[in-house]
Amino acid sequence: MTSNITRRTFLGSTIALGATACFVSTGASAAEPRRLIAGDRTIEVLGRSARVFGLTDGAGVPGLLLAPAERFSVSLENALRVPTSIHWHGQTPAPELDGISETGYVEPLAPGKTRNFDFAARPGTHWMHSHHELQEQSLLTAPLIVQSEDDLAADMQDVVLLLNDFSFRDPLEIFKELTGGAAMDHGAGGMSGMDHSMMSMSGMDLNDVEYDAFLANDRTLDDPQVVRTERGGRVRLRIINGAATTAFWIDLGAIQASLVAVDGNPVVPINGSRFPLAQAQRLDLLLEVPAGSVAPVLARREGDVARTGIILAAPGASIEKLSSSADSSEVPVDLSLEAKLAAIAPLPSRIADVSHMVMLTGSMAPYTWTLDNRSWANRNKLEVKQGQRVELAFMNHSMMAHPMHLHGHHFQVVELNGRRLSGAVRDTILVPPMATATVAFDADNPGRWLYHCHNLYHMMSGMMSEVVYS
Ligand SMILES: [Cu+2]
Repeated sequence: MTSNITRRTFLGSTIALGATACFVSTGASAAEPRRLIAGDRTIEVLGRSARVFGLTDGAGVPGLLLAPAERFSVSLENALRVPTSIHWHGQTPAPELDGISETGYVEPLAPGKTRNFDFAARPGTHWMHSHHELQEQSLLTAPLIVQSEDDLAADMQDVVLLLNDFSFRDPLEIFKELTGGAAMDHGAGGMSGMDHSMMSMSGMDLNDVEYDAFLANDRTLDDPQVVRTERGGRVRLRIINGAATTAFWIDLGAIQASLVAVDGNPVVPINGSRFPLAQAQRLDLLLEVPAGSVAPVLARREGDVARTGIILAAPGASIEKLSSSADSSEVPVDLSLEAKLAAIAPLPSRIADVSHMVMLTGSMAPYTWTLDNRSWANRNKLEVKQGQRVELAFMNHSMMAHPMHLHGHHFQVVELNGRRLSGAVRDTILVPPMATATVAFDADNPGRWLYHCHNLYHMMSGMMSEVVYS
C-alpha cells in the first residue's frame, strides 16, 4: 500500500470502533501482515468493570479496516491463556484458512502462538469472531470492514456499529443452565438464568438467555458512544449484529435511511427507519444527519423493552440522555425486509444441479437444538460437487427462529415460505418458526464447510453440520 492510498483512506473514512477507537491504520503491505491480537481487555458495563476478550490491532484498536483491493494479510496472535480459533465471517478464503476439523471449526491456535493468513479480501461490512467454545459470548468479536473504491468516492463518513449481548456471568454457566446441567450443582434454582422461555402471542420462543446489558461498540445507552458528524452529515452506517443469541430491530426514529447492502453485498436500495437484524447479519445504511440535530441509532431487542445504541450528532448539537428501556416491547424480527430485498449482483440464472433439504429441529425443554434431528457427532453431511449450482432449503420445524450461516460461500435467497424470488446475496438467513427459506450458491470453493445456526448456544448444543465437496 503506498502512503498516498494510506492517507486517502485515512482521511476518507472516520471509522468509529468503540469507546477509545479513532482510526485503524491501513498501512500494511502484502509483505508485512497486519497484527491482530486475540487478548483480554477490561470494559465498563453499567458502572462495573468486566474482563472480556477482544480482537485488536497492535495499537489496541478493535477490528480491521482494509483499503480497497488490499489483501487480507493478517498475523493472528493468541495472547489469551486459552486456545482460540477466529472465523472470518463473510470472507471466502480457502478451507485451510477457515474450514473444519473433527471437533468443528479449524484447529485452535494455542496460547502464545501466531498464525498468518493471506487471501483476497471480499469487500463489504463483515466481522470476525471466535468459533471456539463459548468465546463469542465473551466478546471475542470485532468488525472486519473491507472498503471499496466506490465507498471512498462517495465521500461519506464511515461509522461502524457492533452490537453484542453481555452477561457478567461465565458463558459456560449460562450454557449449563440452559441445558439443565446447572440444576445438578445449584439445586432447584437452575433455571434462574433463563427468561423462562419467553413466549410471544404467537407461541414462538424468544430470547433464551437473560442478559445484563446490550452493547453498542462496547457501551450502553447509560454512557453511549457519541459520533460527531462530518461531511455535511452524510453517513455510511455499517451495523454488525455480533450478539451471541440476540436479534434486534434497528430503529432510527424520525431519520429515513437507505439500505444499500446486507452481509456486505449490495442490494437495490430500500428506504426506511426500521430494519430487522438477526444474529451475525450486517446492514449498510446511508443517512443524513441534519445540521444542528441528533440521530440516535437504536437497536431494540426483539420480544423485550431492552435497547442499546449510539448517537450520531451534528457538531454543536446537544445530546439528551436515552433510557436503556423502551416504553413498549419490541416485536419479533421477521422476513418482512428479506422478502423485499433484491441483489444488485444476483447469481446467474440457472437450474439447481442439486437440492438439499435441511430440517431445523429441537426445543427449549429439553434444550436440544439439531439439524435433521441429528447432533454434530451424527450429522448428515451435505454433498456437493465443484461447479454445481446448489440449493439448500431450510425448513424450520421448531418454535424458535434460527439464523442459518454457511461458511466459505455467499448464497442468494431464492425462496421464502413457498414464494420464489431473486433475493439478497448474503451469508446468514433468518428462518422464523415453522417457516421455510431456500438459498442457492455456486459450489466454487472446494473443501469442507460448516453450516450452522448462529445462535451460539443452539450451535453448541448440536445445531451444526457440514457441506462437503466430493
Ligand atoms: Cu438456532
